[in-house]
Amino acid sequence: MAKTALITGILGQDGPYLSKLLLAKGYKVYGMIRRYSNPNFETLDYLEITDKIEFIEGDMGDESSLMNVVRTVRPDEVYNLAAQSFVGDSWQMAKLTTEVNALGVLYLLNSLKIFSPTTKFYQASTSEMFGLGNTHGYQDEKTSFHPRSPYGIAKVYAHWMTVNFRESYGLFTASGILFNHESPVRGKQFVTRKITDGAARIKYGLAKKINLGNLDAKRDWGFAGDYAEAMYLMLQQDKADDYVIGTGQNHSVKEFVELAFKYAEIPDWKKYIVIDPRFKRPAEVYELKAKPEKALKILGWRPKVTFAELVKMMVKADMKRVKTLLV
Ligand code: NAP
Ligand code: F7E
Repeated sequence: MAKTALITGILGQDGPYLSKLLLAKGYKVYGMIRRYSNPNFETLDYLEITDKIEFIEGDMGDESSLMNVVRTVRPDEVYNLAAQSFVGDSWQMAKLTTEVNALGVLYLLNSLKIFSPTTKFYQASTSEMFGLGNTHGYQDEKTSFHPRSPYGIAKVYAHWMTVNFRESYGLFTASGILFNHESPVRGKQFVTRKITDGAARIKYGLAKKINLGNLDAKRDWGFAGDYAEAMYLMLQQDKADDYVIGTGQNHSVKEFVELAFKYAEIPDWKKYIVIDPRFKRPAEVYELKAKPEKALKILGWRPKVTFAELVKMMVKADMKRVKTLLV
């Protein structure tokens, strides 16, 4: 019989890449979505898989809805990708971010414990949990957490709750500590997509500038498709564990801008970038760089798409899309 997977947050960036991978492996994929008057399937449509998913309504802020989803589906695997995932907004929406990203995970774990205790569970943890924490300039599974945003703090709670359900009740609960990963379906608020979308608009005369915050921040950026593979591999192990997933290299926002403008063939990027204090954060995470040795050794996972290939892929996709807006 086909394996079943339930993905929360399926309409975001990672959900579609993970769904595509699981569908190719023969899984039946259930996608949990919130109640919408008008759901937006754009990211699933981009990968041409919308009609292959069975949707079920549930909300991370509503425990009874999660109990209902788990009791109805009783999947082999749950991938919890749902979150208020934009760090920048988490100061303004600290309560909502905590309810969805922290308490929502507790509700989901409780639902599994009660209705489907043999289900394997993946929690979307994040390098934001490290914040200022580092070990000689990189972060791995042993690095201490020093989160800098309500988003990071809520994710630390969810991470430890995931570990605790493993240790307390013997549930198979894995936590993937993923560093930034991007793609052509990345939300346009995030800096990479903001830059590639902006560069494409400038190229075709639909915009004149891009307003950005801290150009010196450094991130370890990888491709979302590669990271979906890591999520899957974590749930195929005999033992649940936590893994850092990243490329091991980092680049500044400024480097990302330079390369994006190069691929968009726009000379002199400095003419188009406006430093805007509205996009600076009350507390910044200056630099993140993964040391993904454990994942390499135990999961056999390694990233395939390089930083330059990622920027090129995103610029190309946005140029193609923006061009269609002109006619
Ligand atoms: P994303 O594009 O923001 O997608 C998040 C999804 O969560 C959206 O589809 C959203 O639904 C859904 N969601 C939000 N609140 C919800 C609620 N109350 N109930 C049910 N669903 C809700 O995020 P992503 O980039 O795919 O990331 C996936 C997960 O990995 C997130 O948990 C994120 O925090 C984590 N993560 C991401 C990265 C990264 O670099 N991308 C790195 C580390 C960890 P709507 O479509 O209705 O808004
Ligand atoms: O910011 C700087 C900003 O919003 C990256 C989420 O997926 O990855 C993501 O969080 C950096 C920061 O991603 C702008 O200050 C400068 O230093 O693209 P971002 P993030 O905050 O790293 C982690 C791993 C997650 O878990 C999150 O869910 O870029 N930056 N200027 C800017 N950032 C934005 N958004 N907009 C700017 O104008």
